[in-house]
Amino acid sequence: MSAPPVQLRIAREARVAFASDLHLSASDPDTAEMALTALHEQARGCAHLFLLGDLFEMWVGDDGADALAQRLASLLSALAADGTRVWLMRGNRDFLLDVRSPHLNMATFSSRCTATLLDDPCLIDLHGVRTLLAHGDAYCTDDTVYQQWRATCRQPAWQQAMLSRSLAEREALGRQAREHSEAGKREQSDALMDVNLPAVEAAMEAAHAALLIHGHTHRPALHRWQDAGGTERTRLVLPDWDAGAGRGHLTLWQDGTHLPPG
Ligand SMILES: [Mn+2]
Repeated sequence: MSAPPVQLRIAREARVAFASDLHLSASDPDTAEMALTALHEQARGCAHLFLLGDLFEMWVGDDGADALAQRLASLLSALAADGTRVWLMRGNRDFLLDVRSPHLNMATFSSRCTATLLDDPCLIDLHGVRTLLAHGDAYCTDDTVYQQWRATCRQPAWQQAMLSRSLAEREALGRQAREHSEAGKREQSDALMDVNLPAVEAAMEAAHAALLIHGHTHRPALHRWQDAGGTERTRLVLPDWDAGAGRGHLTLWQDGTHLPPG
């Protein structure tokens, strides 16, 4: 199979920041402050900032942007004005981000952030390394119930039917789905919630990628291994943000390697 094209080449001298799973929500102002402050202070001066999904705890359409979302948009626009290219990816919480509908007569959220929406996954050249960027939920293939839901809620017809509902209706449905998902999580085994290694290796092999950077699992780690074919693989899992638990940081990449947090 021929490998997909590289969408972006990032020169070695360019400093790059990655984050995911900010889960911004008015109900957790401490985490929001922590995440927005880190973006403001640490992404400044970076050539690129990648936010790899679940920026928001819930996203029911671009017309549902609250004060926190407006703050993020202003902050990212300010970074962009200072020369940082900002890239957004959808996660499993904000899968309706940037989805257009005749019912939403407004600029997309990423354009309000002066950002560019990336496909999930997408392939970049990061300081000379073919790197796959993803939210990560697509590789959790052991959770078949979730994968069915994922396939459904990404269908254009499903999304358009959803966006034709009123904002209040969508918010109520979103809250129900959140409660359902939290209840489901408590019943599921730990392994089911992590990525499936063969699924990861298949995606990396198809993209000829040596490095995969993703979030979603809330299991920050740097995994290095050799696959069955002897190919060296690296997988960097970004942390989620939770001020109460003291978790969350921006991952900075410089001179071909990532810097320790802090
Ligand atoms: Mn997620």
